Amino acid sequence: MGEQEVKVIGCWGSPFSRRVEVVLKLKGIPYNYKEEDPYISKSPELLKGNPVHKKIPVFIHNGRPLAESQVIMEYIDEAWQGYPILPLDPYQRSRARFWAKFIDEKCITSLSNTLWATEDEYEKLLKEAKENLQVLEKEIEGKKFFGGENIGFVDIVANFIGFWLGCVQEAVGRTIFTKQSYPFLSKWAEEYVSCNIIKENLPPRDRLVTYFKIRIEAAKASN
Ligand SMILES: N[C@@H](CCC(=O)N[C@@H](CS)C(=O)NCC(=O)O)C(=O)O
Repeated sequence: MGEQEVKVIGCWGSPFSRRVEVVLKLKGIPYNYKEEDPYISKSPELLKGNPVHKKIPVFIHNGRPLAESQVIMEYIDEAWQGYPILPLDPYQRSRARFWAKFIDEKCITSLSNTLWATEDEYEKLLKEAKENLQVLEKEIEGKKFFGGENIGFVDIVANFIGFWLGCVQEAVGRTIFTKQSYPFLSKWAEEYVSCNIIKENLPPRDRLVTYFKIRIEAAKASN
């Protein structure tokens, strides 16, 4: 490929923009990075790049923007050669997309709902979040990473479970994911965060816990 202009608009504490950065790093693609906290303000460049959802990450390749982290990850994987993010086999590619969809739509959604739930809703939501984690626990049993021996699409999409979940649990003071309840998923998480490229691209833990605590207080104050 010739001269490439690659830019990411992201937020240091966002698992979604970190997904995009990890893919770029695994592929060895140089990029410019613009830090934005979308919960404070949204720049004209962010709104132009993602007018539908108005969220980070926004990925801009030679002036053309894309939004939604999974879509961006797939685009980078198709547009650049090198480290494969999705499996090459069509069936395995579709399986990876299936699990990534399950993680975003079921796991992260139910985990977030549970972590931020009011006391009244908590038990019901907790049950659902635990059932979803149990499904993943079964899927990862006997494997190092979701796609086998190397980090791929599903692992990167599951980064919230691998790192962020523990930080939010600590900030909120609620525990859903433990080693005892999910030994295989916990082993996967340890494996994932100890991989060099991943480790170098994780936000500092203490800073992240403090950031979530501040957001929790702000949410309480506005209620
Ligand atoms: N489905 C989106 C989620 C992105 C997302 O939730 N971004 C958050 C930051 S972590 C955001 O920009 N929120 C701003 C808002 O909701 O107004 C993706 O995968 O890219």
